[in-house]
Amino acid sequence: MKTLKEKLYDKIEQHRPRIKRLMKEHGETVINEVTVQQVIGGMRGIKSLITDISYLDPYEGIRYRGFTLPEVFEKLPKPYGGEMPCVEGLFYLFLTGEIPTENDVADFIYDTINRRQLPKYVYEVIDAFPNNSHPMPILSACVMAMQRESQFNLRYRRGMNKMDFWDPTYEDALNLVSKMPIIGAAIYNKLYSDKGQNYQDPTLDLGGNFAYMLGKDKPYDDVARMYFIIHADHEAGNVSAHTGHLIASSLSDVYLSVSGMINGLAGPLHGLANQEVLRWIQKLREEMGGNFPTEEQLKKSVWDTLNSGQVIPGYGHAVLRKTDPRYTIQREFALSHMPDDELFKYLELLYKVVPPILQEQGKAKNPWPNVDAHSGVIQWHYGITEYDYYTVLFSIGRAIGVLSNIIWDRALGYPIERPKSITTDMLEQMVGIKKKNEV
Ligand code: HAX
Repeated sequence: MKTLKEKLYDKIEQHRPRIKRLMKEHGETVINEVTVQQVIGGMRGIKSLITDISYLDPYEGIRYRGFTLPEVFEKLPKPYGGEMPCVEGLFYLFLTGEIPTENDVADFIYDTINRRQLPKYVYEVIDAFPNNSHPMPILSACVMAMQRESQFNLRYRRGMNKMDFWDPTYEDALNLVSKMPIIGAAIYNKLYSDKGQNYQDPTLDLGGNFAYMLGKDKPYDDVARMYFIIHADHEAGNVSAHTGHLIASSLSDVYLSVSGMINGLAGPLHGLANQEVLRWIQKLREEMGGNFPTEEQLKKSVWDTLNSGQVIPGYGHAVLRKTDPRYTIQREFALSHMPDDELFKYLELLYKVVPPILQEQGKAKNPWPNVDAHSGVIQWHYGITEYDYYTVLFSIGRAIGVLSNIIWDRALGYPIERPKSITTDMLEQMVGIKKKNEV
């Protein structure tokens, strides 16, 4: 039986001629036009990135390697007694495009267990941060600190054939995917636990071991698996995925790239939105004085938020135009595991109330909830009540997609990214507002 790495190499060899042919025979073919609105508006919708790991359809949501999220959850092998699939199986799917067997996943987990140990200096980096620090910069700093471990750098310095770049990148990526949950758990235990650091359980998969290190009982292991899987990838143009790819395109190693990815994810319009949602719902609850709101009361609160110039956190999306399937998967989990949770009931009522209000207001292109609308409430239910931490969980998941992409970027020899910028004067001249050379 072939190892994951051998299988990946076969796939790489099969894929390389496709990119070569596209470049050679169709390099000058136009596939896109660019409007002024797109140039000023954050490059929305410009088809200028390539990835085979995932694709986001505005109405269907994300597909991982062609599989919808419900298919991914149904088909990937699950650990013994688990309801959610092993995260390792997702990484295998991302890299090869194939659903692994139970044996494939078991072998892969075996390969990652030895990679989970953190160097001692990573704990020292965590300890060096003041206790009231946000966990995202700590996570970013820990990943950066490990840059000295990069096998890619070592081999690059010694001189390496371009065709082999993917190989040490694969080793670095596996090391980092294995270590990220351990760093995440160590940060949690340092900032929020009075029991100190926990040991690992090497008999468990990534999600199970993470729950164990956090000292959480079942079904939190399934919550962790679900959470890491739904956050793993959302095609290439979102801030975290694009940042990771962009940095790696200069041949910076995966540690530098993933640290940048984490920093992009830490913005309130991106990964930090999940903590904003919970903060907002808790505030609503306080305003209700402990009584569960009526539909009318909740409508008024939503309008008050909008009228004060704020966004409704967890709603809207730059690409999606329907309810995010990542929201739906969490909702189904909550319906079966925590239907009576008060905050979940808030979510259910908001799901009814917010979309018509956003439609009536007429600004948001997508009035439906996104992934972040739900995730904090589930974490809260299982005792992870420190909002700031939620984006760390998101980062552990997102790293799986970003690292898979970087391995493939190296394998296919994608070049350094360098789009062209122009000045406002030039843009005005291009559309005829100003004459050429007029300033
Ligand atoms: N509440 C109120 N107004 C909203 C809104 C919301 N949830 N979503 C969009 N709008 C407004 C925008 O602010 C914008 O207003 P202006 O014209 O006054 O600037 C207008 O509607 C058009 O925006 P859009 O084109 O629909 O949305 P964008 O692509 O510009 O932005 C965002 C997408 C996700 C950033 C946006 O919907 C938003 O701010 N949502 C709330 C924050 C959030 O949930 N973020 C998480 C998104 C998922 C994610 O990436 N997670 O990591």
